[in-house]
Amino acid sequence: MAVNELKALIFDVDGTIADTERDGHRVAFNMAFEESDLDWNWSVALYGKLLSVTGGKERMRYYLESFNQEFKKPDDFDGFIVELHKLKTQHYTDLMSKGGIPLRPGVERLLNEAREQGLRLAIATTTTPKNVEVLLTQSLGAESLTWFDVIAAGDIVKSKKPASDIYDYAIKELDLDAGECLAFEDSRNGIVSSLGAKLKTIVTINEYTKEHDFSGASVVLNHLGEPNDANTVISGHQCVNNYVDISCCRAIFEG
Ligand code: XBP
Ligand code: MG
Repeated sequence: MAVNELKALIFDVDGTIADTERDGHRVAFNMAFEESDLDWNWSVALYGKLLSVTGGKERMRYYLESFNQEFKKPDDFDGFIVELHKLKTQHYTDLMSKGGIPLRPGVERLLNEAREQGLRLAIATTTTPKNVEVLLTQSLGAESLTWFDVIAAGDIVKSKKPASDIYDYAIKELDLDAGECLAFEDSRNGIVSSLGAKLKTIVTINEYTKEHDFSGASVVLNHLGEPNDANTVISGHQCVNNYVDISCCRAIFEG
């Protein structure tokens, strides 16, 4: 059977490209709550539970439904959530533009290698587009936005992860088949989404996601690794070099 050629890498952002949840998104939510005179405060532990729902607006609704039922909702509740989320995005982009959070090990190297070897790049994330822009600009320079043929983000699709919609959208915009792309994820919701789009997926775990069920992943790693910072394979394919490079991506893709 002919094996498809690997043509594109599709990256999740939060937790995968950078560890943005605990010290980025969570902090920005709390700043927005304080500025809005709400007594809500999302601790590191509570935020871990709230991460089971993707999307900031959806996460705030989930918090009220499951952890703060006493809160008296305003008449225009939808508008209230939208405004609160705008404030959160403002705080998040301010925090990130100060260079708060670095890329995870191996991400910049792998993006550069992919470009050098003619692979195409895309993003498929639940987060707001502005958040992706500021992270990429701050860490890789404004020009890096042009490295990605597709930046699929936020409300561009109706159903967020774990629905496969955002990956389906990215693949369609790339004008490729799922069988020509490899996805990078960090969470259960993320891999349910990428696998739902029929993508082979490399998982790099983080503190919030290390206990998640990653069945279906091609490989689960602690991080992508660097030549001087070997990664640990938790399950799946062992890269020869102890870090993920493009030949390792091809081996995983073909495996
Ligand atoms: C990321 C998210 C996002 C961010 C918040 O999930 O769930 O919702 O936490 O972003 P994934 P917004 O990494 O699986 O895409 O507040 O901009 O929605
Ligand atoms: Mg993620």
